[in-house]
Amino acid sequence: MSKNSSAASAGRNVVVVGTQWGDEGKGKLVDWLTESAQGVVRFQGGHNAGHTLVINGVKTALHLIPSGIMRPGVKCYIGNGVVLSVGKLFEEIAGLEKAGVEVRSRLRVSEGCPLILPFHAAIDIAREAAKVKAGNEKIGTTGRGIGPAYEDKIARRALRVMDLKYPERFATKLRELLALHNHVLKTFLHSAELAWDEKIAGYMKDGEIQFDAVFDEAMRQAELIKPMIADVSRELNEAHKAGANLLFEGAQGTLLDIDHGTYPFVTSSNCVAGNAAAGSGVGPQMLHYMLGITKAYCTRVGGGPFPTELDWDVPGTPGYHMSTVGAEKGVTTGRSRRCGWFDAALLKRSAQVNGLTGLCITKLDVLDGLHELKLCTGYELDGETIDILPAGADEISRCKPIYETLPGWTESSVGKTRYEDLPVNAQRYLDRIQETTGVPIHVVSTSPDRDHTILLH
Ligand code: 2SA
Ligand code: MG
Repeated sequence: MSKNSSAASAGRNVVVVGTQWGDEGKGKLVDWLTESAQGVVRFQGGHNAGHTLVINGVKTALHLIPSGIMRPGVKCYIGNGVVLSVGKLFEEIAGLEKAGVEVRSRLRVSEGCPLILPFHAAIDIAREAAKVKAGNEKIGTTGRGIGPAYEDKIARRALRVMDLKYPERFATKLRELLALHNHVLKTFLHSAELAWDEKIAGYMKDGEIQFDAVFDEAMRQAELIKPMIADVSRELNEAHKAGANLLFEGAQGTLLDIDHGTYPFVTSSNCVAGNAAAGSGVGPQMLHYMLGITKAYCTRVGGGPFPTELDWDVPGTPGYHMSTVGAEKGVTTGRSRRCGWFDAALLKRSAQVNGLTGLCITKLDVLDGLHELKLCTGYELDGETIDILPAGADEISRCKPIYETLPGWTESSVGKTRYEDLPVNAQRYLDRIQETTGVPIHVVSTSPDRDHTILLH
């Protein structure tokens, strides 16, 4: 990995993915790499993502717009694989414009994106509440309507960005959708024993989602988004031919991938590197370097198995240290993230399903001051020893981690920009991560700041 030479030389495209359960620090790395890129592309997920950037001490949280927007002149693309809430997009644009960032002339939105409409979030929340009411474990979704919007896409009934250009077509499809979703929503609300009016005020009356309210708002938004609607696939292919460096910015993480994650405790899209192609309309030959963003420990927000999880809310414990020093709170929902030791057996799975070229280790500084560190190299599962994370939540929840113990360090690693300036035991810890995961470390991040980054290759 080199920002200015090999990996990012003309026409070299990098895919940035999270290798754990999201929140690995992808936003910072995409922003940092964008110094030598001309275009940044989101290819999956929606406004469930939360990417935090700190530039000159100022914090910015992005949910939908690619992190490249913070670099003047860089083009940003929202690919067809993203589920799009136009309302949330314009809220984010307004926030960025207030901070002096020019967005509209630099953002291109695929006409193929399925739309997230207000009732999708309502269904998402009501379904989770119904699960709890029935005594089942909820997924712990972000409540942004991601799952229901992808369900419509897969069922071939979604309204897409391109439909916004044709009011009559939009109206016909919306009527069809509402006929179904009014029924679905009512069922979940009933099971959850919820009265809903206040949550989706303006859209629901007499127990029905109101066609007029949804339609009128969508048509107002259509006028705003029209100038940004584009054939993103074509634009990316043309930019590539012209020698541009493109960055594909993954959201969430590999273990939240709909196929390869801890199913069913996953998000509803493919988060792996291969989906950068399908989710943006380019061929796989245009993906050259897969950078796996990896936290120096593990976190997870929402439900589902987590083999190396620690007690993260008990003061004085390593888990509490990670949670507090690492400020482990969801950027989108503010939920506390669960914390645990680094899991090399999980990383092996990630390396395999993403075809990782190199790792970027983030938040190493959070571990400063811990007396010793544990690193999971495999599990015991039903009396057998295995060295890679198995598939499926049930199997994973039966995995007992096998740990090796490494000495911690008391010196600070915050803000270091050279590998040799890191505490010696921090270097040993990184070496061990490389050995046990089988993937070389190419970048280390030592604080959220853009400049606090060590480049190794
Ligand atoms: P959803 O809403 O259907 O995608 O939720 C399904 C699961 O995916 C998890 N998920 C996430 N995990 C980590 N970070 C995410 N983004 C935000 C952040 C989350 C937040 O950056 O902090 O603020 O809570 C993200 N988005 C989805 C989710 O927790 C479910 O486990
Ligand atoms: Mg995040």
